[in-house]
Amino acid sequence: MIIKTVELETVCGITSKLPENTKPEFAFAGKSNVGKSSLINALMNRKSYARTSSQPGKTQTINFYNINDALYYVDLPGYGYAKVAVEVKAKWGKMIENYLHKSPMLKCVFLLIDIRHEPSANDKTMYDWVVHNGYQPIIIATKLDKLKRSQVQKALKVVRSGLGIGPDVTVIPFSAETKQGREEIWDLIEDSVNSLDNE
Ligand SMILES: Nc1nc2c(ncn2[C@@H]2O[C@H](COP(=O)(O)OP(=O)(O)OP(=O)(O)O)[C@@H](O)[C@H]2O)c(=O)[nH]1
Ligand SMILES: [Mg+2]
Repeated sequence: MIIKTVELETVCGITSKLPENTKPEFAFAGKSNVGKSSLINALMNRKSYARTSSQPGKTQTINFYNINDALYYVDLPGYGYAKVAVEVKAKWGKMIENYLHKSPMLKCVFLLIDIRHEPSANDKTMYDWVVHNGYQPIIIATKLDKLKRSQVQKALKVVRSGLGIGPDVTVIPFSAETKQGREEIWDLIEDSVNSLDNE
């Protein structure tokens, strides 16, 4: 995908109204620190336009990035961040649920899982929420560069079995460091946008 323009167009907090966008939206979900904002930067060809941090809980809003005036990347707040108060967690949960439920332009949800770890109960809940809302999540196994090549296949099996998904579900290994996997993700997004244009 050729990135011509990127703009952080809308930032939604807990009480904000969701934007009524008219271009397709692609959302990125996953636990705090899994690499959502880093992936979005890679998909925008920008080093640090989306704020990232080694401290979990960096993105606490729903951020809509307008790409080429043609589509949006939607950076969702991370879940599972232990240091956040229970009430705040519940509000973020509601915010994400509300977004998934009420976004007519949402075309695809990418669920990010750290390739080094077995999916958590929260990851499974998120997967189920996405499915419940009528989307088949595409799994991105992040931080691929942290594993030796010989460890990758086994780790991908753990991700699959942890989420309880079959061979029909797409899992894309990705590294924000090497950008491995980026073309595949761009291709999925472009195919989805093109199929909409042909409707
Ligand atoms: N080695 C390596 N580090 C990564 C990769 N992706 C992200 N990181 C690091 O992981 C940390 C968290 O990345 P973020 O992109 O901020 O994670 P996030 O999912 O947006 O986190 P929240 O906003 O807190 O939900 C940062 O220190 C990143 O540099 C990757 O592919 N490889
Ligand atoms: Mg983030």
